[in-house]
Amino acid sequence: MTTAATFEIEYRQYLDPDGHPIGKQLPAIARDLDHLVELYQLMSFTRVFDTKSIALQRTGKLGTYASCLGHEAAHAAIGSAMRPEDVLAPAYREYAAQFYRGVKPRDVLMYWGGDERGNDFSGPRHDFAWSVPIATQCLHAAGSALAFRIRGEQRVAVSVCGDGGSSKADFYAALNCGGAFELPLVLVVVNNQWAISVPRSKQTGAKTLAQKGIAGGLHCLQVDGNDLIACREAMDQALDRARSGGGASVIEMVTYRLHDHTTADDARRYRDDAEVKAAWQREPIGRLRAYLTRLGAWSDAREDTWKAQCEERVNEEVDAYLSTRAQPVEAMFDHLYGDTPLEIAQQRALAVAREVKHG
Ligand SMILES: Cc1ncc(C[n+]2csc(CCOP(=O)(O)OP(=O)(O)O)c2C)c(N)n1
Repeated sequence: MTTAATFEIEYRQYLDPDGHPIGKQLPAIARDLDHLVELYQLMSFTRVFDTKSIALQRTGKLGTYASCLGHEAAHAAIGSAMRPEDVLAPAYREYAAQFYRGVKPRDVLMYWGGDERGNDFSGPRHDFAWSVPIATQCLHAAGSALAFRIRGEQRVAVSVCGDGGSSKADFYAALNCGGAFELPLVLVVVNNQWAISVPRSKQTGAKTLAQKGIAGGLHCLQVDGNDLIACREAMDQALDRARSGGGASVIEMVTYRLHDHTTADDARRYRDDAEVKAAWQREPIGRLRAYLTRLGAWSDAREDTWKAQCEERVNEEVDAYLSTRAQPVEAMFDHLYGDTPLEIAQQRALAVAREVKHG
């Protein structure tokens, strides 16, 4: 028998669950303690924001909310590795990546509060808005990457989808374009083990999600998604490769969704408590904190001060969100069409008349 081709998927991890380095060779980012502290602060800020957002939804001040609890390392690595001119096409819970790029927490709150102006980021204006349709953002990223290639721009497009998203046709189509045209594209699959109530084990027969990229000729890697250092090194390498004409990559970041899918979900109905408990032992924030504390770059005193600052900043953002006046009812009709069709114009008039009458 001759073999047409053989493949391997590398798995990368630098910190164990207690924050101890694994092996002797750590990447340069592991020694950049100032930057790691900055990313630790981003991750813990995001967790404070997440906790507050869930509380806002529970008290009727947000329509619904998709928690990012447990995903903070993956998201912080994605956002911090990118350059401002790159393009991010997120799914709907990559807040840490977006905060690093300049999206404001109040924008996130507005979006989940039903105000579309939350999508109109004042920060990275060329980034895509949240994508609730699963994996469609992978195509947006592939299209952007093709545009960069055609224009000869040194920019990279990054899309983020979940393990469930990686089963969708749009993911495979983006991947195929990325390989065929050698695009400056990075497809990140944040594998949090669950697509709402469908576990990873029922989602695909593939051993890894990273290997899906092999069929398209992409560079493929699986990393511990709770290890900020591994995630960040993987992103740095994929972005460098893409920027220098080396083609597209798939990075699978293996993590765990510690909260419900959204606030409209109750994960206790389909998921074992023991599984969640075990996942808490591997969560990313405590792991990085232990690493930094052991090296003298972080301390309990700094933690207390930082937590208080996070609470204060998040409260300011919440106040800004709550004091934003709702848009007039006609706003939901006004940005859909260049020329509004007659029946939509009639609905608009009806809505305005109702608002005038009933407030
Ligand atoms: C095209 C499409 N099909 C179905 C849905 C319904 N839906 C919302 S979230 C979700 C699961 C997504 O799981 P995954 O991709 O693993 O991402 P996660 O939410 O776990 O981060 C599904 C099927 C949708 N939003 N869009």
